[in-house]
Amino acid sequence: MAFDLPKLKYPYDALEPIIDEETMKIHHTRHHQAYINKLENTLKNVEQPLEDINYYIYNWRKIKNVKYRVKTDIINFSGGHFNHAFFWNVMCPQGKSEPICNELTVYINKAFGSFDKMVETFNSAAESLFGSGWVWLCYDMIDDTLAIRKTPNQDCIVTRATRFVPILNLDVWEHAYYLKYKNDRSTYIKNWWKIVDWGCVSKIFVKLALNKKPLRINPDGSIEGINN
Ligand code: MN3
Repeated sequence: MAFDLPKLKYPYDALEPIIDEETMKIHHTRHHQAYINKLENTLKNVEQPLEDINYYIYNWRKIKNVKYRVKTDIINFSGGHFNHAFFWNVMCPQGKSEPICNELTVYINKAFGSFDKMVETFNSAAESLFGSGWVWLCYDMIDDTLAIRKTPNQDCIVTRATRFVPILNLDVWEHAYYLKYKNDRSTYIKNWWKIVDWGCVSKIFVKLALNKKPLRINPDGSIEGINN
């Protein structure tokens, strides 16, 4: 039973000055790795565990004959692995992003009024998230619209509701920003938009969301069906 820590598609210092090299290094090699290690340990309690992170994200309800605590650990640690693998994909060095695609702009305008209003709504969700967690821009497959949601701890949005295809997520745990921003979560959130990879987000939206395909992470950490 082994999950690999995905390789980043950019060096640790590539997101400077928005996210500093030390934060990226610790976040990737210690925090993300720790979730993988804990997931592997937890899966020792499961009969015939699978080496597919997507299985635990989407099918945790089907896991049989384990204690409630083990199920909770699986949700926490598989979320920790999946959420971070996704997060590394949706960022790129400042100024290197492809422009956002027209299809996504149309949906953003329809759901939020404008791109700026979407950012404003996302930021207020991120700032008001109590404790640690994630903020998500998602496609809602049932209502055919975009939505912003927050999840506590390492909960993955699709573990809570499979109607959503996440197209962008933001880590608002203190470990994601504390070395540089200290307690100033608000500035971290505002600056972070400068390193969003809209090329990748647009591909996820067009290739997966609009085709109602779930977001799945490949064993190497890339997104299934998306070539970055
Ligand atoms: Mn994190």
